[in-house]
Amino acid sequence: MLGSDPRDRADLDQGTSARGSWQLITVCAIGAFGSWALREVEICRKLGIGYHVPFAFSFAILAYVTLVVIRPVLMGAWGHGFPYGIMSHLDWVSNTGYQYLHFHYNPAHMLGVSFFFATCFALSLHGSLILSSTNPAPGEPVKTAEHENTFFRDAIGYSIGTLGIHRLGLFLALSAVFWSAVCIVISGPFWTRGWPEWWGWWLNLPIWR
Ligand code: 07D
Ligand code: U10
Repeated sequence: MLGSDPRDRADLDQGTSARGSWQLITVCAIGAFGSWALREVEICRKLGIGYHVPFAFSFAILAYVTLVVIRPVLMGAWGHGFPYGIMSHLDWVSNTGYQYLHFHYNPAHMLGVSFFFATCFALSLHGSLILSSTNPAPGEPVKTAEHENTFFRDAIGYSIGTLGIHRLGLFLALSAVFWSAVCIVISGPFWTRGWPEWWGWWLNLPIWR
């Protein structure tokens, strides 16, 4: 009888036309991101510059592929990938997080979050420093890197330098995405209990006895 099977419920049924669309979208998305990265490589070659931009973008692709291919394959079902809806993907993050009781205790999530915050901090320092010296009040002369170095040497006793801040920014941002990918791929395939329990190694150290 129609309706006796919970899968027949109208609010759960996506209709025949939707079947396999998640997989189709995933294949198309990976194809689009991959060809976008290769187009960046072509532009870098044309300009004779390094491959830093496609290298950085490949980390974002890695994080996406980890979420929708690597982890679902390791878990044994495509249903472990996140859904492509605005609200539904938020529900997925919440549900997946609480499956491990408290996702803030995931050590790799800690590193990912800390690197994201450090990235924002570094970019706000860099953006404000550049604007402060190159976009002065009307009538004021534009300042140089000497002023930029001097500001931080004066304020905190150290300047990382004009090239250095960009190396730092790339390092912080790539680390954020790398540890994000690690935090989700270890949740399930390599750690099935609550993340707070992972910290038992700390309580079990022999130094407390
Ligand atoms: C995945 C983006 C790839 C993008 C690509 C390109 C287009 C085209 C076109 C612009 C990696 C796309 C391009 C579409 C656009 C034009 C023209 C980047 C990716 C290829 N969390 N959490 C993260 C925080 C909690 C949980 C990551 C903070 C709770 C789960 C990041 C908090 C619980 C997962 C992060 C917090 C929980 C995450 C996401 C605070 C829920 C993941 C960033 C303050 C109860 C996800 C790899 C990312 C992850 C993830 C931050 C809280 C669960 C570190 C700050 C405690 C299940 N969280 N979280 O991944 O790691 O960037 O994915 O509370 O799966 Mg978390
Ligand atoms: C600008 C500029 C410009 C310049 C400039 C500048 C802006 C024009 C002219 C100015 C810029 C600067 C001066 C630089 C500013 C600096 C920054 C913005 C910050 C940079 C930050 C970093 C380089 C590092 C960030 C690091 C992060 C985010 C992560 C760090 C990691 C941790 C703290 C670890 C956290 C621990 C976790 C999550 C647990 C994880 C667990 C494990 C990994 C497993 C193993 C665990 C252990 C090994 C722990 C065991 C612990 C033990 C044994 C401890 C015992 C404890 C005791 C207490 C004894 O525009 O140009 O030029 O100059």
